[in-house]
Amino acid sequence: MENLAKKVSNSKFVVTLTGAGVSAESGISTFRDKDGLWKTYRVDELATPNAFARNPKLVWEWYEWRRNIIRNASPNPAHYAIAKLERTLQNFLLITQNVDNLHKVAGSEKIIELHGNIFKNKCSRCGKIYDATKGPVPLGQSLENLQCDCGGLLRPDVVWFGESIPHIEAAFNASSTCDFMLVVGTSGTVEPAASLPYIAKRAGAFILEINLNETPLTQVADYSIFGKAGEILPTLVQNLLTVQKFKV
Ligand code: BV8
Ligand code: ZN
Repeated sequence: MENLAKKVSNSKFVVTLTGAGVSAESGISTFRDKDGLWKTYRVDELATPNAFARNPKLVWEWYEWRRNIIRNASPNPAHYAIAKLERTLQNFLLITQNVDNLHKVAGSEKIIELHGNIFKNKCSRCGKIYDATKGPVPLGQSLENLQCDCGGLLRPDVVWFGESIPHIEAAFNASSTCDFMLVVGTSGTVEPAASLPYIAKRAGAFILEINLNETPLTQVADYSIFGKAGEILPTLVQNLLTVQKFKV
């Protein structure tokens, strides 16, 4: 771990890519683990524009159910360790696939939320964003036809399957210019996020994977540490702080 910490410390630009596994120890279900969300729900019934057009009430109920779980969750040591990394390193960027807002609650600021944020609603017509931290807004309307001031239908401000990723160019650019990429808690199955480690690798970056299990990314990683992100990341950051202290 000390050698990895030295490598991080000597890197010019560290990018961290996270997936649902980084929030697992906060009690938030992942998607593809044995008790994951996609085992209980069909993605095409819930996380696509057609699903919303077909049955907005069902989709809203699913998102409100997830929002209530997340409202009662807190960041875990993995989130705090990543926020600490950002404060410790000169040049750092977090790219997350998660929509649960926990990285921001833990203090991460240099962050790209590739798949949006579950605590925002967006107008399907004019794109106006509403803060949904406290509940579906505007309050008092029935869930299935939450309307914007312009009369357009509101939807959760997350990226559904088949939808383009608003900040993907910035994510591609960071991945192709970093010299160290930390990939934490992702199954590496959803594109285009899953391509980011390959882009970084091609650009010569050192790829460190932290995951409970092997993933398709394990073969491209320079090093993989198998275990819980909430245990491994604080140890890595602790080692980094020690290395930084004695750095001349
Ligand atoms: C697009 C937001 C084009 C919503 C999400 C066929 C082949 C290849 C690609 C495709 C294909 N058919 C369609 C596609 C494209 C599709 C895609 O990739 N599908 C896959 C599933 C086959 N992608 C898209 O549609 C994307 N858009 O391509 O648009 C386009 C371009 C221009 C113009 C128009 C269109 C949009 C993708 C975004 C979808 N939205 N979420 C919501 O959350 O409600 S995706 C969803 O999956 C989440 O965001 C999640 O983050 C993401 C990835 O999953 P993971 O984060 O990796 O989570 P997972 O459960 O899979 O894994 C958890 C991991 O953690 C595991 O490895 C586990 O071992 C580990 N773990 C668990 N506990 C711990 C741990 N690790 C460490 N510590 C622990 N404690
Ligand atoms: Zn509107």
